[in-house]
Amino acid sequence: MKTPVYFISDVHLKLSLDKKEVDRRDKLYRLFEKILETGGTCFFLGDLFDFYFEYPDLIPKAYSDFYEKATSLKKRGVDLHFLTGNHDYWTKEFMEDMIMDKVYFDDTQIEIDGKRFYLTHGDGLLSWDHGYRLLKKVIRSKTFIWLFHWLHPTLAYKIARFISRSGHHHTHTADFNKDVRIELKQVAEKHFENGFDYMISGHYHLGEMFTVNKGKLAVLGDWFYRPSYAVFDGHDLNLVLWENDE
Ligand SMILES: [Mn+2]
Repeated sequence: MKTPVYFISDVHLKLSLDKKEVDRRDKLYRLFEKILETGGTCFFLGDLFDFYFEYPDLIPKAYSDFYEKATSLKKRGVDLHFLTGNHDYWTKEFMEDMIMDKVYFDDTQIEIDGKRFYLTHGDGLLSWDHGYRLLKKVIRSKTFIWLFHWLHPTLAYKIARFISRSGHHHTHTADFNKDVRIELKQVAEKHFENGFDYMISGHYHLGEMFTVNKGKLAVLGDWFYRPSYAVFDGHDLNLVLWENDE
């Protein structure tokens, strides 16, 4: 994989383009400009889109500017990898063949310049999250996807907009985050015992990096309050707050 490798997650590109959303996207595209200067790889670690469901002949138009920016990154030599999250798992040929160089539908293990990475979006990792793990199995099943794809797209996206409005809380309570940190560190510790150097997760919107024994755990931030990314330069992994960086 070409270095530097930029890890970005939880951008949650929205279906509705209001002023706030346009500003958020501009911020992301400014990071793309920076990535163009260094070259390398852009690795999206899930929930890039707030909702993405691809039909055999249709793609969501709300992200057309993103498709264009991504294509120009690719044309100019930046590799694009995408590990899908719980908001954008329903990716098909357009994303796989035309936008990204590689799409992953589950946790993955990669090696870059002799360092071993465990990469995960992170949903369903927590020990107490039994209900969610069951839901995850259902909505990612072939049967569910097959049934859902027969819904008229207008109706399907209406449902998605409704769920996105009603159920999404981007900030968690301090107590919840405390428990999440403890759990994720335990998961990371096991990976590091098995020879991994780094674990990178999205989903929890923390924007924090932890040293656990000999390894480093990065829990990426979202792009609502404190946009950030992690970058591996071939030697080490660092977490960068994009606002400070500009
Ligand atoms: Mn997520």
